[in-house]
Amino acid sequence: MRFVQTSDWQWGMTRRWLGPEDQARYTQARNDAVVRAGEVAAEHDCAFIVVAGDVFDSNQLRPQTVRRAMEALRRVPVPVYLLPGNHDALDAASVYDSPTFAEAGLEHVHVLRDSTPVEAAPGVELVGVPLHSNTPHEDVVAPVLDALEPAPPGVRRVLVAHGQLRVLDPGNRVSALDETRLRRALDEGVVHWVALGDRHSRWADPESGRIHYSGAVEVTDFREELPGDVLVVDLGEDGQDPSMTPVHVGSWSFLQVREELTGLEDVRRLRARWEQLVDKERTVIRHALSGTLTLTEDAELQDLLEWAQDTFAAVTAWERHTDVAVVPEDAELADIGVGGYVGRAAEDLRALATDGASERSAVAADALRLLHRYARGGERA
Ligand SMILES: [Mn+2]
Repeated sequence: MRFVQTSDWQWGMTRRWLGPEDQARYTQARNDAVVRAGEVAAEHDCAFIVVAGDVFDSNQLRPQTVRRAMEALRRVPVPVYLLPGNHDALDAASVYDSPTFAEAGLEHVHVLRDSTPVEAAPGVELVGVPLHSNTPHEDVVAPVLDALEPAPPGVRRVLVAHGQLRVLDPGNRVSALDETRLRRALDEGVVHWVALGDRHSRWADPESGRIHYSGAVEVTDFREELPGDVLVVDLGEDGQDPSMTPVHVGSWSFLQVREELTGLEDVRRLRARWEQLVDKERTVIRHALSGTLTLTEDAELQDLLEWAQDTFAAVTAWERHTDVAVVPEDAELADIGVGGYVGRAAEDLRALATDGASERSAVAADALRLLHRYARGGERA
Protein backbone atom coordinates (compact mmCIF):
# COMPACT_ATOMS: atom_id res chain seq x y z
CA MET A 1 0.00 0.00 0.00
CA ARG A 2 1.46 3.31 -1.09
CA PHE A 3 0.64 6.95 -0.43
CA VAL A 4 2.21 10.35 -1.07
CA GLN A 5 3.60 12.29 1.89
CA THR A 6 4.04 16.03 1.45
CA SER A 7 3.84 19.21 3.55
CA ASP A 8 4.35 22.95 3.69
CA TRP A 9 2.60 23.93 0.49
CA GLN A 10 2.46 27.46 2.01
CA TRP A 11 -0.21 28.60 -0.43
CA GLY A 12 -0.21 32.39 -0.61
CA MET A 13 3.43 32.83 0.38
CA THR A 14 5.11 36.02 -0.86
CA ARG A 15 8.85 36.67 -1.05
CA ARG A 16 10.05 40.24 -0.66
CA TRP A 17 12.81 39.96 -3.25
CA LEU A 18 10.39 39.03 -6.06
CA GLY A 19 8.85 41.72 -8.26
CA PRO A 20 5.09 41.46 -9.01
CA GLU A 21 5.47 39.43 -12.24
CA ASP A 22 7.95 37.00 -10.75
CA GLN A 23 5.84 36.69 -7.61
CA ALA A 24 2.84 35.70 -9.76
CA ARG A 25 4.90 32.96 -11.43
CA TYR A 26 6.17 31.77 -8.04
CA THR A 27 2.58 31.59 -6.77
CA GLN A 28 1.53 29.61 -9.84
CA ALA A 29 4.51 27.28 -9.35
CA ARG A 30 3.18 25.92 -6.05
CA ASN A 31 -0.19 25.23 -7.65
CA ASP A 32 1.63 23.37 -10.42
CA ALA A 33 3.71 21.45 -7.85
CA VAL A 34 0.50 20.26 -6.18
CA VAL A 35 -0.96 19.14 -9.51
CA ARG A 36 2.33 17.34 -10.15
CA ALA A 37 2.08 15.66 -6.71
CA GLY A 38 -1.32 14.36 -7.82
CA GLU A 39 0.25 12.96 -11.00
CA VAL A 40 2.99 11.31 -8.94
CA ALA A 41 0.29 9.69 -6.78
CA ALA A 42 -1.40 8.26 -9.87
CA GLU A 43 1.86 7.13 -11.49
CA HIS A 44 2.94 5.27 -8.33
CA ASP A 45 -0.46 3.77 -7.64
CA CYS A 46 -0.87 5.66 -4.37
CA ALA A 47 -4.14 5.43 -2.45
CA PHE A 48 -4.08 9.00 -1.12
CA ILE A 49 -2.00 12.11 -0.39
CA VAL A 50 -1.36 13.39 3.10
CA VAL A 51 -0.21 16.99 3.69
CA ALA A 52 1.48 17.41 7.08
CA GLY A 53 0.54 21.01 7.79
CA ASP A 54 1.05 24.55 6.49
CA VAL A 55 -1.06 23.83 3.46
CA PHE A 56 -1.80 27.56 3.48
CA ASP A 57 0.75 30.21 4.40
CA SER A 58 -1.84 32.06 6.46
CA ASN A 59 -5.46 31.97 7.56
CA GLN A 60 -5.90 35.46 6.05
CA LEU A 61 -5.57 34.98 2.33
CA ARG A 62 -7.26 36.69 -0.58
CA PRO A 63 -10.20 34.61 -1.84
CA GLN A 64 -8.46 34.51 -5.25
CA THR A 65 -5.49 32.65 -3.73
CA VAL A 66 -7.74 30.09 -2.02
CA ARG A 67 -9.93 29.60 -5.10
CA ARG A 68 -6.96 28.95 -7.37
CA ALA A 69 -5.51 26.56 -4.79
CA MET A 70 -8.84 24.71 -4.76
CA GLU A 71 -8.65 24.36 -8.54
CA ALA A 72 -5.21 22.76 -8.21
CA LEU A 73 -6.61 20.36 -5.59
CA ARG A 74 -9.55 19.57 -7.85
CA ARG A 75 -7.08 18.11 -10.34
CA VAL A 76 -5.59 15.66 -7.82
CA PRO A 77 -7.04 12.24 -8.71
CA VAL A 78 -6.80 10.63 -5.24
CA PRO A 79 -8.18 11.55 -1.79
CA VAL A 80 -6.21 14.30 -0.03
CA TYR A 81 -5.88 14.67 3.75
CA LEU A 82 -4.93 18.16 4.96
CA LEU A 83 -3.50 18.82 8.42
CA PRO A 84 -3.75 22.33 9.89
CA GLY A 85 -0.24 23.49 10.87
CA ASN A 86 1.03 26.63 12.60
CA HIS A 87 0.48 28.86 9.56
CA ASP A 88 -3.06 27.58 8.96
CA ALA A 89 -4.02 26.67 12.54
CA LEU A 90 -7.51 25.48 13.30
CA ASP A 91 -8.45 28.62 15.22
CA ALA A 92 -11.46 30.95 15.08
CA ALA A 93 -10.24 32.46 11.78
CA SER A 94 -9.34 29.15 10.16
CA VAL A 95 -9.19 29.07 6.38
CA TYR A 96 -10.67 25.55 6.61
CA ASP A 97 -13.91 27.07 7.98
CA SER A 98 -14.03 29.88 5.41
CA PRO A 99 -16.86 30.03 2.85
CA THR A 100 -14.25 30.13 0.07
CA PHE A 101 -12.83 26.77 1.16
CA ALA A 102 -16.30 25.21 1.57
CA GLU A 103 -17.76 26.53 -1.72
CA ALA A 104 -15.21 24.53 -3.72
CA GLY A 105 -17.13 21.42 -2.64
CA LEU A 106 -14.17 19.08 -3.04
CA GLU A 107 -15.44 15.75 -1.79
CA HIS A 108 -12.07 14.03 -2.10
CA VAL A 109 -10.42 16.58 0.22
CA HIS A 110 -10.55 15.99 3.97
CA VAL A 111 -9.27 18.08 6.88
CA LEU A 112 -7.77 16.21 9.85
CA ARG A 113 -9.54 18.22 12.54
CA ASP A 114 -8.80 15.96 15.50
CA SER A 115 -6.79 12.87 16.39
CA THR A 116 -9.49 10.23 15.89
CA PRO A 117 -7.98 7.56 13.61
CA VAL A 118 -9.35 7.90 10.07
CA GLU A 119 -9.40 4.97 7.65
CA ALA A 120 -7.75 6.45 4.55
CA ALA A 121 -7.51 3.12 2.68
CA PRO A 122 -8.39 -0.47 3.60
CA GLY A 123 -6.13 -1.39 6.52
CA VAL A 124 -4.53 2.09 6.75
CA GLU A 125 -5.34 4.60 9.47
CA LEU A 126 -4.28 8.22 9.71
CA VAL A 127 -3.87 9.83 13.10
CA GLY A 128 -3.60 13.60 12.66
CA VAL A 129 -2.39 16.07 15.26
CA PRO A 130 -3.78 19.39 14.01
CA LEU A 131 -2.54 22.64 15.54
CA HIS A 132 -5.16 24.90 17.09
CA SER A 133 -2.78 27.82 17.57
CA ASN A 134 0.28 29.11 15.74
CA THR A 135 2.33 28.96 18.93
CA PRO A 136 1.68 25.68 20.74
CA HIS A 137 2.92 25.64 24.33
CA GLU A 138 3.84 21.98 24.54
CA ASP A 139 4.71 18.88 22.55
CA VAL A 140 1.21 18.26 21.21
CA VAL A 141 2.04 14.82 19.85
CA ALA A 142 3.06 13.05 23.09
CA PRO A 143 -0.41 13.14 24.72
CA VAL A 144 -2.01 11.82 21.52
CA LEU A 145 0.39 8.86 21.53
CA ASP A 146 -0.24 8.27 25.26
CA ALA A 147 -3.97 7.92 24.55
CA LEU A 148 -3.57 5.51 21.60
CA GLU A 149 -3.79 1.73 21.89
CA PRO A 150 -1.53 -0.30 19.58
CA ALA A 151 -3.04 -0.62 16.11
CA PRO A 152 -5.30 -3.67 15.62
CA PRO A 153 -3.72 -6.61 13.74
CA GLY A 154 -3.55 -5.98 10.03
CA VAL A 155 -3.87 -2.20 10.41
CA ARG A 156 -0.96 0.09 9.52
CA ARG A 157 -1.10 3.48 11.15
CA VAL A 158 0.42 6.78 9.99
CA LEU A 159 0.89 9.62 12.43
CA VAL A 160 0.60 13.04 10.77
CA ALA A 161 1.96 15.99 12.75
CA HIS A 162 3.53 19.42 12.40
CA GLY A 163 6.50 20.83 14.35
CA GLN A 164 10.25 20.58 14.84
CA LEU A 165 11.75 17.56 16.53
CA ARG A 166 13.82 18.32 19.62
CA VAL A 167 16.91 16.94 17.94
CA LEU A 168 16.46 19.51 15.14
CA ASP A 169 15.46 22.49 17.28
CA PRO A 170 18.48 24.46 18.49
CA GLY A 171 16.12 26.97 20.15
CA ASN A 172 14.80 24.26 22.51
CA ARG A 173 11.23 25.45 22.17
CA VAL A 174 8.66 23.96 24.52
CA SER A 175 6.60 22.97 21.47
CA ALA A 176 9.37 20.79 20.00
CA LEU A 177 8.38 17.17 19.46
CA ASP A 178 10.12 14.46 21.48
CA GLU A 179 11.66 12.05 18.97
CA THR A 180 12.28 9.40 21.64
CA ARG A 181 8.54 9.27 22.32
CA LEU A 182 7.86 8.88 18.59
CA ARG A 183 10.45 6.10 18.26
CA ARG A 184 8.86 4.27 21.20
CA ALA A 185 5.43 4.49 19.55
CA LEU A 186 6.97 2.95 16.41
CA ASP A 187 8.64 0.19 18.44
CA GLU A 188 5.38 -0.62 20.23
CA GLY A 189 3.37 -0.77 17.03
CA VAL A 190 1.14 2.15 18.10
CA VAL A 191 2.03 3.78 14.77
CA HIS A 192 4.05 2.49 11.81
CA TRP A 193 5.12 5.69 10.06
CA VAL A 194 5.45 9.31 11.15
CA ALA A 195 4.81 12.01 8.51
CA LEU A 196 5.99 15.41 9.71
CA GLY A 197 5.74 18.95 8.40
CA ASP A 198 7.14 22.35 9.42
CA ARG A 199 10.68 21.72 8.30
CA HIS A 200 11.07 22.84 4.68
CA SER A 201 14.14 20.64 4.17
CA ARG A 202 13.80 16.92 3.61
CA TRP A 203 14.94 14.84 6.58
CA ALA A 204 14.80 11.22 7.73
CA ASP A 205 15.34 9.97 11.27
CA PRO A 206 18.53 7.87 11.04
CA GLU A 207 17.58 5.80 14.09
CA SER A 208 14.08 4.61 13.24
CA GLY A 209 14.07 5.20 9.48
CA ARG A 210 10.35 5.80 9.83
CA ILE A 211 10.10 9.44 10.93
CA HIS A 212 10.23 11.71 7.89
CA TYR A 213 9.94 15.32 6.84
CA SER A 214 9.18 15.54 3.12
CA GLY A 215 10.25 19.19 3.03
CA ALA A 216 8.32 21.98 1.30
CA VAL A 217 6.69 21.17 -2.04
CA GLU A 218 8.40 24.24 -3.54
CA VAL A 219 11.55 25.93 -2.20
CA THR A 220 10.90 28.87 0.15
CA ASP A 221 14.32 29.91 1.44
CA PHE A 222 18.04 29.80 0.65
CA ARG A 223 19.04 27.60 3.58
CA GLU A 224 16.78 24.68 2.71
CA GLU A 225 18.23 21.27 1.93
CA LEU A 226 16.50 19.11 -0.69
CA PRO A 227 13.28 21.13 -0.96
CA GLY A 228 10.69 20.54 -3.69
CA ASP A 229 10.20 16.81 -3.14
CA VAL A 230 7.26 14.63 -2.19
CA LEU A 231 7.74 11.16 -0.71
CA VAL A 232 6.16 8.07 -2.17
CA VAL A 233 5.75 5.94 0.94
CA ASP A 234 5.29 2.19 0.69
CA LEU A 235 3.87 0.83 3.95
CA GLY A 236 4.60 -2.74 2.84
CA GLU A 237 2.68 -5.86 3.78
CA ASP A 238 2.55 -7.23 7.32
CA GLY A 239 6.05 -7.99 8.52
CA GLN A 240 7.68 -5.88 5.81
CA ASP A 241 9.45 -2.65 6.66
CA PRO A 242 7.94 0.51 5.22
CA SER A 243 10.11 2.53 2.85
CA MET A 244 10.00 5.74 0.86
CA THR A 245 11.24 7.22 -2.42
CA PRO A 246 11.54 10.98 -2.93
CA VAL A 247 10.17 12.43 -6.18
CA HIS A 248 10.94 15.99 -7.24
CA VAL A 249 7.87 18.12 -8.06
CA GLY A 250 9.13 21.68 -7.44
CA SER A 251 10.39 23.80 -10.29
CA TRP A 252 12.16 26.73 -8.60
CA SER A 253 15.58 26.92 -7.00
CA PHE A 254 17.05 29.36 -4.52
CA LEU A 255 20.81 29.61 -4.75
CA GLN A 256 23.19 31.12 -2.26
CA VAL A 257 26.51 32.19 -3.73
CA ARG A 258 29.47 33.09 -1.50
CA GLU A 259 32.49 34.08 -3.51
CA GLU A 260 35.74 35.94 -3.05
CA LEU A 261 36.69 37.98 -6.10
CA THR A 262 40.30 39.00 -6.56
CA GLY A 263 40.43 39.82 -10.26
CA LEU A 264 38.92 39.60 -13.72
CA GLU A 265 39.38 35.82 -13.80
CA ASP A 266 37.11 35.41 -10.78
CA VAL A 267 34.41 37.69 -12.19
CA ARG A 268 34.45 35.83 -15.51
CA ARG A 269 34.34 32.46 -13.81
CA LEU A 270 31.29 33.62 -11.85
CA ARG A 271 29.63 34.77 -15.07
CA ALA A 272 30.36 31.44 -16.77
CA ARG A 273 28.85 29.56 -13.86
CA TRP A 274 25.69 31.68 -13.83
CA GLU A 275 25.33 31.43 -17.61
CA GLN A 276 25.33 27.65 -17.34
CA LEU A 277 22.41 27.54 -14.90
CA VAL A 278 19.23 26.19 -16.45
CA ASP A 279 15.73 27.50 -15.64
CA LYS A 280 17.13 30.95 -14.89
CA GLU A 281 13.66 32.52 -14.83
CA ARG A 282 12.83 30.17 -11.95
CA THR A 283 16.08 30.69 -10.07
CA VAL A 284 16.65 33.20 -7.29
CA ILE A 285 20.24 34.10 -6.42
CA ARG A 286 21.42 35.59 -3.17
CA HIS A 287 25.06 36.58 -3.42
CA ALA A 288 27.64 37.36 -0.78
CA LEU A 289 30.60 38.69 -2.74
CA SER A 290 33.81 39.88 -1.16
CA GLY A 291 37.34 40.74 -2.24
CA THR A 292 39.22 43.58 -3.87
CA LEU A 293 38.76 44.71 -7.46
CA THR A 294 40.13 47.49 -9.64
CA LEU A 295 37.67 49.91 -11.23
CA THR A 296 37.78 48.04 -14.54
CA GLU A 297 37.21 44.67 -12.85
CA ASP A 298 34.42 46.09 -10.76
CA ALA A 299 32.76 47.52 -13.88
CA GLU A 300 32.67 43.99 -15.30
CA LEU A 301 31.12 42.74 -12.08
CA GLN A 302 28.46 45.47 -12.22
CA ASP A 303 27.69 44.45 -15.83
CA LEU A 304 27.31 40.86 -14.70
CA LEU A 305 24.95 41.80 -11.87
CA GLU A 306 22.86 43.96 -14.19
CA TRP A 307 22.54 41.08 -16.68
CA ALA A 308 21.67 38.69 -13.87
CA GLN A 309 18.96 41.01 -12.48
CA ASP A 310 17.12 40.85 -15.78
CA THR A 311 17.74 37.19 -16.48
CA PHE A 312 17.02 35.43 -13.20
CA ALA A 313 13.76 35.57 -11.22
CA ALA A 314 15.60 37.66 -8.66
CA VAL A 315 19.13 38.55 -7.66
CA THR A 316 19.65 39.95 -4.23
CA ALA A 317 22.73 40.91 -2.23
CA TRP A 318 23.22 39.35 1.16
CA GLU A 319 24.22 42.66 2.70
CA ARG A 320 25.67 41.26 5.91
CA HIS A 321 28.25 39.23 4.00
CA THR A 322 28.89 41.55 1.06
CA ASP A 323 32.23 43.36 1.02
CA VAL A 324 33.81 44.19 -2.32
CA ALA A 325 36.49 46.87 -2.00
CA VAL A 326 37.31 48.87 -5.11
CA VAL A 327 40.93 49.97 -5.40
CA PRO A 328 41.65 51.98 -8.54
CA GLU A 329 44.95 51.63 -10.34
CA ASP A 330 46.93 54.71 -11.35
CA ALA A 331 46.16 54.24 -15.03
CA GLU A 332 42.44 54.02 -14.28
CA LEU A 333 42.60 57.26 -12.33
CA ALA A 334 44.32 58.93 -15.23
CA ASP A 335 41.52 57.66 -17.50
CA ILE A 336 38.92 59.26 -15.30
CA GLY A 337 40.59 62.45 -14.49
CA VAL A 338 42.15 63.61 -17.69
CA GLY A 339 43.96 65.84 -15.23
CA GLY A 340 42.72 69.02 -13.64
CA TYR A 341 39.95 69.30 -11.10
CA VAL A 342 38.34 65.91 -11.77
CA GLY A 343 41.71 64.22 -11.53
CA ARG A 344 42.34 65.72 -8.08
CA ALA A 345 38.85 64.70 -6.95
CA ALA A 346 39.52 61.13 -8.10
CA GLU A 347 42.83 61.11 -6.17
CA ASP A 348 41.05 62.29 -3.02
CA LEU A 349 38.39 59.62 -3.47
CA ARG A 350 41.03 56.95 -3.87
CA ALA A 351 42.69 58.03 -0.63
CA LEU A 352 39.33 57.81 1.13
CA ALA A 353 38.36 54.53 -0.51
CA THR A 354 41.53 52.81 0.63
CA ASP A 355 41.90 54.28 4.12
CA GLY A 356 40.25 51.32 5.82
CA ALA A 357 36.85 49.72 6.25
CA SER A 358 35.07 52.87 7.36
CA GLU A 359 31.70 53.90 5.99
CA ARG A 360 33.41 56.77 4.20
CA SER A 361 35.50 54.27 2.23
CA ALA A 362 32.38 52.59 0.86
CA VAL A 363 30.87 55.93 -0.19
CA ALA A 364 34.14 57.03 -1.80
CA ALA A 365 34.38 53.72 -3.68
CA ASP A 366 30.82 54.20 -4.98
CA ALA A 367 31.70 57.71 -6.15
CA LEU A 368 34.79 56.35 -7.93
CA ARG A 369 32.65 53.69 -9.64
CA LEU A 370 30.34 56.41 -10.89
CA LEU A 371 33.17 58.60 -12.13
CA HIS A 372 34.72 55.63 -13.90
CA ARG A 373 31.41 54.75 -15.50
CA TYR A 374 30.88 58.29 -16.76
CA ALA A 375 34.42 58.33 -18.10
CA ARG A 376 33.85 55.03 -19.95
CA GLY A 377 30.50 56.28 -21.24
CA GLY A 378 32.28 59.38 -22.53
CA GLU A 379 34.77 57.23 -24.39
CA ARG A 380 32.00 55.26 -26.09
CA ALA A 381 30.16 58.42 -27.07
MN1 LIG B 1 5.94 25.65 7.03
